Amino acid sequence: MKKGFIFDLDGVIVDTAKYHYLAWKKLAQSIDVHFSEAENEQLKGVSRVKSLEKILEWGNKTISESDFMKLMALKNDDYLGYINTMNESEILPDVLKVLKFLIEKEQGIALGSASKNARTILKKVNLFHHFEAIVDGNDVVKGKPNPEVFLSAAKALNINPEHCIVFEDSVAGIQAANTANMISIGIGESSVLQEADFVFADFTHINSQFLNELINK
Ligand code: B16
Ligand code: MG
Repeated sequence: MKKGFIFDLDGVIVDTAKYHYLAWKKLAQSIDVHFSEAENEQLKGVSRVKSLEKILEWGNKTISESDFMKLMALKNDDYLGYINTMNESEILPDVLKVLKFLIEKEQGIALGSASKNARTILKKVNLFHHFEAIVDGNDVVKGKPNPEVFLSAAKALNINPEHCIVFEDSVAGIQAANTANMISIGIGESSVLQEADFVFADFTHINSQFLNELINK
């Protein structure tokens, strides 16, 4: 049966969290806010607007709307500098192997990401052409944990949500997949991704038997 396999981007296909961290850190420093790697963890899967709101909240800062827009643009320019250096070598281990296996089995493949830079990143790492549907931060109004991004991806694939499987590294993303009535597969630590139906440290732990079971369920 044709199932819909929906991939998150940051933390699932590539590790762009390290670039987000460097860019947010530089920005936080410029406005005298301390920003740690642990706090960066809390920004995973969170939109750019919400991320800046959180950083300002942590630093107890209030700024005008125009300054807010300027800071967001500055952060993104810096982030894009890092993205520009990316190539295929940054695809996380066995992601391509799993993608190719699912494509060979004629499954629906979609991207469901909060990032407004998702299309640029997919092109940089040469994966764009593998996706039948792409839904990213430009296409949704409500961010994860709202299920909008995954429901839109299912719709674009023309597959019922209950026949979709989501790969996600963030708690908010797992909650979004569960609310969408999809099978949620956490990529990361099981202690963090407790709400997921299944958790794997990375794609090297996902074998073809498991994928076949999902397809034939
Ligand atoms: P951008 P994902 C998310 O991507 C990131 O996890 C999150 O840290 C970031 O703030 C968000 O994208 C927005 O990214 O600034 O590029 O629009 O994990 O949903 O693929
Ligand atoms: Mg992610």
